[in-house]
Amino acid sequence: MNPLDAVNSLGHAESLGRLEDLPPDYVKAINDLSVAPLWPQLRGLLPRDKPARATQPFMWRYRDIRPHLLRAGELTPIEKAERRVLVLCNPGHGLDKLVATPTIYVGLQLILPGEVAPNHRHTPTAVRFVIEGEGGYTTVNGEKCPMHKGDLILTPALNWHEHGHEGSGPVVWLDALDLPMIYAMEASYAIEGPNQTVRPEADASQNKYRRAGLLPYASLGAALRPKYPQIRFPWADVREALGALAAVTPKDEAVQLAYVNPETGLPCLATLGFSAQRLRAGQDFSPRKRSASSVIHVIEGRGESVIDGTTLAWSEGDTLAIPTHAAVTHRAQGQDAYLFHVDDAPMQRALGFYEDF
Ligand code: 1HN
Repeated sequence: MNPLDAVNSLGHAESLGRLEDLPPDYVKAINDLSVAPLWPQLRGLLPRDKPARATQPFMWRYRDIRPHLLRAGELTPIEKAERRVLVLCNPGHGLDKLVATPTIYVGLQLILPGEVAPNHRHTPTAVRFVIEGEGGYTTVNGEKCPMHKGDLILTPALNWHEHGHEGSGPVVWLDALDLPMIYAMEASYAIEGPNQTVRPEADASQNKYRRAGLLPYASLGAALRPKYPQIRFPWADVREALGALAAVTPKDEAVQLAYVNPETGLPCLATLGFSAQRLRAGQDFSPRKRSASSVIHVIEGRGESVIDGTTLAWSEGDTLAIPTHAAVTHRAQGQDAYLFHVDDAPMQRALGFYEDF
């Protein structure tokens, strides 16, 4: 039998026809009509059993990047940047695509005292996760959110947002966006607007959704639910809740809390998911493989992660990229560590193919 005709046990061809197998005049004739044959590309588009991944297991070290971020503050005034950001580019995708994983954009943003990053809104959804500094704030649809280290602040699709800094010293946060997907959809654009009028009440995390399990009573009968009732998730609360959860969680299970919409219990945003994990010191933690890609940011502590055989030693402020379907083991060294996870699981679930195994 011609080896090219070999079939596997399911009766499927071992190898499909190549472009070179076709007469050049045929290929030219269809190409001239802007048409191409599928079969030479089919296995590339749909590899057997596991997706092809360009994304590399990778780590961006905060202490290496920080001096360059501060230098950007000297080199480029905020007026010339609007958002003064250094983007974490996964080397598997190069420097042009601006992606940490295929679906997740991550940048480190610096704002200096007195600066304002002007108001706009756009189709991509963003979140901020504060790394250092005091006095920063983000205003989202008129709700002024203070930014303390470890706070998560949402700026959902098409919501107005602007940033400022009323303190001293640099403020740095991590931006995570679903931009790669929205850009691929040719749907990414921004609208600029005048500075927002801040509503006088404090952020809803402090007055409406202060404790899990308690909602403003009127919301039970509300005909219209706010799509994004809670915009800010203060780290002090999340850290305390992780402590309580750790006390009742078996040693081999994850101590991990998802950031959800308090009115629905669903992930707080439609595309990207967020969670915080307390990683117990001195023991390996190997979560199941997941079809989702993710980014992990080290809030506190140090340790190492083995991702598809690549060992990455991390400490506070570092950020890691985890490809889809990766085999992962984390270990915290010394003290318990705290990790912030961003993943594309909500999008994969909505599309009907999220798996862990
Ligand atoms: C954006 O609006 C911000 O508002 C940060 O701070 C980073 C990256 C791409 C597109 C929009 C911000 C962004 C962004």
